[in-house]
Amino acid sequence: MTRATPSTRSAGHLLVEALIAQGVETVFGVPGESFLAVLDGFHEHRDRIRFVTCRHEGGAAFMAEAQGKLTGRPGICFVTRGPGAANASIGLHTAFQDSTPMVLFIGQVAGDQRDREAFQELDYRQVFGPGTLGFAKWVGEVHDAGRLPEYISRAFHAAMQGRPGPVVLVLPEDMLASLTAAPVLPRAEPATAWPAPGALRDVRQLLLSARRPFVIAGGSGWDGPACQALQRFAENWQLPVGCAFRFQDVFDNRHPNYAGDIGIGINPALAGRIRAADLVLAVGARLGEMTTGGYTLLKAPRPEQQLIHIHAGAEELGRVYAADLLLQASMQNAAKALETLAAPVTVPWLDWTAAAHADYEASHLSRAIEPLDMAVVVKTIQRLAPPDTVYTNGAGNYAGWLHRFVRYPGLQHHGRTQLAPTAGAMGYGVPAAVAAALLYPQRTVVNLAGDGDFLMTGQELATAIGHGARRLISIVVDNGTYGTIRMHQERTYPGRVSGTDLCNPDFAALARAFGWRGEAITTTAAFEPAFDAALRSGRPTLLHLRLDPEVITSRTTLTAIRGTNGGADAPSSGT
Ligand SMILES: Cc1ncc(C[n+]2csc(CCOP(=O)(O)OP(=O)(O)O)c2C)c(N)n1
Repeated sequence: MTRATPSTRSAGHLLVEALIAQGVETVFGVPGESFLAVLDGFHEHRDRIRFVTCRHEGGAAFMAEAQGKLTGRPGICFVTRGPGAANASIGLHTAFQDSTPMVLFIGQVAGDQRDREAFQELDYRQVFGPGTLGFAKWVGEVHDAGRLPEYISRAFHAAMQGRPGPVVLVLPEDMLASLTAAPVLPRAEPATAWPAPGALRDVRQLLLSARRPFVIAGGSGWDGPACQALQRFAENWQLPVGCAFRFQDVFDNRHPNYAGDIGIGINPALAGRIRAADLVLAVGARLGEMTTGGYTLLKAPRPEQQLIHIHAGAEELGRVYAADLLLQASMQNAAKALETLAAPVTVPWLDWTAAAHADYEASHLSRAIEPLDMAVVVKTIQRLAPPDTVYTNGAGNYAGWLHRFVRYPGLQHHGRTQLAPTAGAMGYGVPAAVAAALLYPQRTVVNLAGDGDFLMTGQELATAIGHGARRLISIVVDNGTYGTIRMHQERTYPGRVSGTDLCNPDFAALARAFGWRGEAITTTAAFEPAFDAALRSGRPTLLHLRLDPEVITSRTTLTAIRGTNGGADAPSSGT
């Protein structure tokens, strides 16, 4: 077969063609003079791909990360050298910790200026390289325009394969301006691992010998069919399933086998149940600090429970825990395989599973709080919002209200409905919501933000308006303090408030200045009509909830924490 040879064009144009070949329709970024040739490529192909101009590279990188979470394909971000790359680093770190596929393109000084500490020059292999264990899986720098397609194909494969994550491609300015006739490469599809048949037989044997098994599902790489298969596996074996920290939409929260989420502010009954389990089957979850209660629910390195760990990345298996069985497989392949495991006619843990779900249901009960009750607020949001609503949050104790009271449907129903940083990055929720609203204009997006959290990336309200977002509601939970840190302070240094008080703007007026609707709320009764009006308006709306700092978490008060110097059920962290 003869292939048509493309005519000569700049590498900047070739790069945009290559993104289109990868199926990319939207990219996020902040422009820089270092990648003008790429911007010109976006102009050339503007009918097929859009460049969403953001107001800060941190916001742009968060948006790309959210795109990766929503689509399962790499989210794309463009930033300029030094300052732009430094600003974007929070999004890279989030993508790394959250195992989200993403490609960050960074403009670079021209080749003939290299190594002189030229204007804004950085060595990105040093700054973000895999050796930093937390920014990028791989950093490539492209010096030859003819090889740009190879680098892009590798970047897409690397971002999606094994444990997904972020990749950085560095683009010297002169390389981008040079001419090339190189053809683009086909769309990258990730290669996946299957669990070996022998290992599956071992999973079955361990299940058959268990009395109190527990499934922890989470991590990235799930899709609708995989979540459906996981649910059938849980049904076949009548297993209780908990979702790992901020992966709450992997298993349908309305299902009778659902036991709750395992993260910050965990339901104490659920924590006790995991400790009491005799077999934990972790599917896709990385078993990091947040999902293991600081490595106490499963004691590191040798848990008291038997442990089966299934993960897509070989490097995660045996990383902390000496498990009884390790399986490397993608979530699609793992779930399909688990679904085929023949279950016995009955299992001895039916009551155990029912009790796990009953504990979850009981955690939805809460004591009334005057004058503004966050539990009622979140329950009202979910009652009124469409079932496919995407919920986003950043970091802060306020997020606990969402985690505890939203019943996230499994991915098989509406795709991802939770965008939340397992990296605990403040400022994530607003840009993630903007990305979701732009990528899925028909869906409603609700962002819950703390007053500290919101102002880290609140400028992206302009991006939402500028790019035509409509069904977007941001709810700012304003307690006048960096509440999470205040909580830690009260536990460790009671009464000695330092560095945590906030001086806040009128958030509703601020939103209106950006062209959003904005309204302040001080009572529970006022919330429902305001939220209903926001839903009906079809315009981005900010609701500013004014709360007392006393309401410090969804489970305890400031006074209670101070009085008990910590309180037994005070969460260990609110990030
Ligand atoms: C980018 C970033 N900076 C700092 C922190 C540490 N941190 C975690 S939560 C928090 C306070 C959050 O305050 P707010 O948004 O007002 O929410 P609240 O805890 O009061 O509910 C801080 C400073 C972080 N997680 N991320």
